[in-house]
Amino acid sequence: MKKVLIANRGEIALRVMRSCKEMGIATVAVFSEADRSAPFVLYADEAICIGPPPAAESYLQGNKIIEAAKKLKVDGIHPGYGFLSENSDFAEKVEKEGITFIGPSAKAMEVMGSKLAAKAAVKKYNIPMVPGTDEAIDDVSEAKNIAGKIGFPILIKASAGGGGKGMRIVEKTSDFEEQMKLAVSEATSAFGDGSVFIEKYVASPRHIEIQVLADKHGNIIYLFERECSIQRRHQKVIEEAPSTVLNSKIREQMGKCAVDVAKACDYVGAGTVEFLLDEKKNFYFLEMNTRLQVEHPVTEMITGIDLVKEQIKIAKGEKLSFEQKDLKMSGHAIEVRVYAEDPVNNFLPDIGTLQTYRRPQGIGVRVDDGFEEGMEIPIYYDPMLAKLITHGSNRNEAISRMIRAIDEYEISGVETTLPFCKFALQHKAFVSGNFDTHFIQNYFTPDKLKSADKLEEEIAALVASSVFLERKTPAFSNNEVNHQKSKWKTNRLVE
Ligand code: MV4
Repeated sequence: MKKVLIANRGEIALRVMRSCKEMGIATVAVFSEADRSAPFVLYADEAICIGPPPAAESYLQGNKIIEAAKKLKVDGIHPGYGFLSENSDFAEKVEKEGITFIGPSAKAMEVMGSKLAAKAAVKKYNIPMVPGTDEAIDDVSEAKNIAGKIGFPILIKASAGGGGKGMRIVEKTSDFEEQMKLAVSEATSAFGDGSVFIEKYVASPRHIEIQVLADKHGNIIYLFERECSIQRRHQKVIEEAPSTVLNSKIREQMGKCAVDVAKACDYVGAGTVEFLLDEKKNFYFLEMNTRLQVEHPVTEMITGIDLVKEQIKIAKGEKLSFEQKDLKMSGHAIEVRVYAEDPVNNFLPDIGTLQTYRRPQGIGVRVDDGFEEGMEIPIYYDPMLAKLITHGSNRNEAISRMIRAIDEYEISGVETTLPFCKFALQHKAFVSGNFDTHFIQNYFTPDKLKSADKLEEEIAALVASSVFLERKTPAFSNNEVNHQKSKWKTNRLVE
């Protein structure tokens, strides 16, 4: 593998290119007209424009991307996450052209892309699943019957669904018919597939996922878990590894189940097996994501393994260079996603120019991003600006390091979710580890952030008035002029 094309943009394109560079592999960026001067384009050895800004006309144009790959004679294509990363047709076309798709087989992607097919595939293994139907339901009265047996509340899910789309909670029999019709029509319009099934609704679950790596020689290992329960409308906000609720016994049980799920679909590459964990710490297999995930860095931090390098080595046909028993967790890692969204205004995407953009630094801090100061945030794509990851020797250190890093981060020009992340990290439910997927719904209201804003305003007013009153003796000595704009300058200057 001498040259890899990255069929993606932003932070993940850059992330993948960095590992390629370390492996001596040349990189090709494909970019839309909106990303012409983006860091990932400048970082690549070669770059090729594939179309106008809308993703449907560029990053989702599989044929254009394959054309570019052939023109530049690349050996492999890395799809990143989102866009074409879980599109089995794309993977198949890439392979047909004699280019290596850095990911699982089209077949595995197809099976895991359907929740019902996934359930069927893992049936021969002893994988715990939420009580429910393992086939699509179309008969309302039969479905009602089954729902009654399972017991309310139940959840209607779309087989083709993902990210919570096409999901409906039903509290009682009399609501069933209406909710089922809604779920079917939602699934039909969103996925072109109206198949739905039902499950017992797990009321207060935690979302825990297991990272797996599988090579082409039948070796499969798990790289422990990531806890992703802090989400807002199915968008993850904070992820960490390890989870505070797993002990080594449950971790091993879940790990072995995840390996079996990978076996069940002849999985190759890096994948993630999602589980729900209920209050009694029973776990249930939900689905498998057949891509590198946004939150993969927390696993890298606690295992010391570069997952992108492993993906490439596996795609080249290499055997995994370690066994399960060689793997150890070291310390604790947390990731927060920094979105250009206004948390006090219902998380509305906040577009604009990054007037100030200064990254936090120092021990245990990693920033995966794809922007530079002065850049405009394109409106066409996901508003995630960066992933901020901290690693510490234990959870408390990772948390205080994250709060320190958030305080160092300087972003102006757009509102970001950083203050919201700080709020969550300081909340006693988070600190104690006693939380579930309803954390934000249960504890967050915009006024929680407004009060912090007010405090800052007051400080600013005080500083301004003191500068005004002491005009003759400047508040800052001349050699510190450069820092005056900085938000760090909240100390008392002793001269
Ligand atoms: C569930 C559930 C409760 N009970 N299944 C949401 C997205 C999809 N991956 C599965 N999801 C859920 N499935 C049963 N039987 C609750 C959720 C769920 C959820 C899961 C993980 C993280 C956040 C969530 C938020 C709402 C609902």
